[in-house]
Amino acid sequence: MEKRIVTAAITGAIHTPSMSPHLPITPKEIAQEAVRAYEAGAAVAHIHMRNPENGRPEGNIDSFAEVAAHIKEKTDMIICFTTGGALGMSVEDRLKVVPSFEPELASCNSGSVNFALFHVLERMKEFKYDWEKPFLEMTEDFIFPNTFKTLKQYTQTFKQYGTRPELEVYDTGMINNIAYLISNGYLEEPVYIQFVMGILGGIPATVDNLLFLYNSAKKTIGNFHWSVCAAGKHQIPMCNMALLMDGHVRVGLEDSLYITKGELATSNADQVAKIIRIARELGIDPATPQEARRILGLKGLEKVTY
Ligand code: KMH
Ligand code: ZN
Repeated sequence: MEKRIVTAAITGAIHTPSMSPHLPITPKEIAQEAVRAYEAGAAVAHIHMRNPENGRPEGNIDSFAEVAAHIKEKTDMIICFTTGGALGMSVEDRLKVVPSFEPELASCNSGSVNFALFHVLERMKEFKYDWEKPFLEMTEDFIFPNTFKTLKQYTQTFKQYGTRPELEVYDTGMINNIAYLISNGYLEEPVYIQFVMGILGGIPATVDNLLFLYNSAKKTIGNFHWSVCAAGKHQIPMCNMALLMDGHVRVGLEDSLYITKGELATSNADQVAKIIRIARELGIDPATPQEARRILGLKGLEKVTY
């Protein structure tokens, strides 16, 4: 059986600083968290940036450069740059990481979706920064835009720079979008899909739904690589399910701030170590970054520009 790729999604653009004191904010914290995740066994770091002063998600290219250089200096990890960026960033700005760094891998969101975070406000009483409440509130009326025009532009740019798309799928229809892009020459097979489950606006994180996504993709696309990530309390259960189904897994504070019920994770590395413990109990070994490159057919660290 092939080894499994463990991705750590280090900080994301969803959670806000008031939700956990352990959420990495500055470029230094984000880079150090990636290195810790690597030491715990992660092969891939999925990275977003935040404003170092107040933790607001943003897409500062200098911050990306600082983080990428630090990770490359300390590890041979694969960096999966976000092109989802931060809520409200323009489609053009979100894509800039690809020409700027010519990475091996970057996220490529496979369709538009209501990306809702406003419901978590019910559980929040205090806010560390003024931007947090309006940021979460505005998602009641927010569509995360990834139209066909955008998908064509993104996949062509990825091709131009030799960057493999990690195709985020938030709901079943997006599998159809990917099939269209394959049959029209925008994507090369086998594609790499990240099933993102449990976002309000997307498909709920259930066992039945993961089987349904997988079987739908099998029927529509055929041969593909895949991984799963799931929001909040669904993170570890869905990753368990993926391990049993021969899939890869993504953990990290982007998706869940917890290590177990009611207990915050103090580091991305806690979640990486946990899923690797479970994998090993099942007789499954984590892939090294080099093994992950081979599995996904990546161009190699020597061909990036960071
Ligand atoms: N920024 C979020 C709306 C990605 O990294 O490409 C979606 C996201 C996906 O985080
Ligand atoms: Zn992301």
